[in-house]
Amino acid sequence: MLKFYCAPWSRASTVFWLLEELAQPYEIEIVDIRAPGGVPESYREIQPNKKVPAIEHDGTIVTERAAICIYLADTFPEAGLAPPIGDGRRAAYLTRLVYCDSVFDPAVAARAQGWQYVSNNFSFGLFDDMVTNLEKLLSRQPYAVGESFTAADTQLAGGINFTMNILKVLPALAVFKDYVARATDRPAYRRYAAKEAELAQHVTPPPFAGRG
Ligand SMILES: N[C@@H](CCC(=O)N[C@@H](CS)C(=O)NCC(=O)O)C(=O)O
Repeated sequence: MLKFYCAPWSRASTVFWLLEELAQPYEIEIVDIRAPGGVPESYREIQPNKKVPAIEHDGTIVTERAAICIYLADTFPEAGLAPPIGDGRRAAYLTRLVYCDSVFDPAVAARAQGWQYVSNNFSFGLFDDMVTNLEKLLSRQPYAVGESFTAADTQLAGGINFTMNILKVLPALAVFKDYVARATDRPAYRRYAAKEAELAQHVTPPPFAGRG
């Protein structure tokens, strides 16, 4: 049994997309993270910081997006979304998938909050370095790990899409627009987006609802 704890239009969205790519049956448990009363304390049993996403797979709970994606893509290898151990692309795959949470997300958040800092103050470094790194990467190859779509792309393209088109913090570079268009032109992405839009009608909307 695979259960997905999520909130529509949140950091759970990229995992939602990945679940559709995997084509495995899963149950959805909505956590209304924006409800006036907040997330119930009982949810700490699943996610200690009361955040989404989380998954429960045959009684095992996994939290943190990077860990969830690595776990899911390895657990269901038939989807072909994770270069296996021993594959020459594995190192790049792990590096880029983890980069989304360890560098990309906090660097964008710091920029959105207007923080002033030097690179060494924070493990994620400077926003401009992150943008240059991704611009270079996606200028030389169509996907995060080369020629084929992997679970690193649900994280990277999902993150770029949201922060460029909704938050409007990431610069709308042609290379980013092309990458998002390429990565989201997939039946699994369309299934995920339709399911998420439906679920969004049943929860407290995010502050950015309607933007874009
Ligand atoms: N480090 C977590 C962060 C997830 C996260 O920030 N989730 C936000 C939604 S965008 C959340 O659940 N916020 C609810 C809260 O903090 O109460 C991960 O990557 O899985």
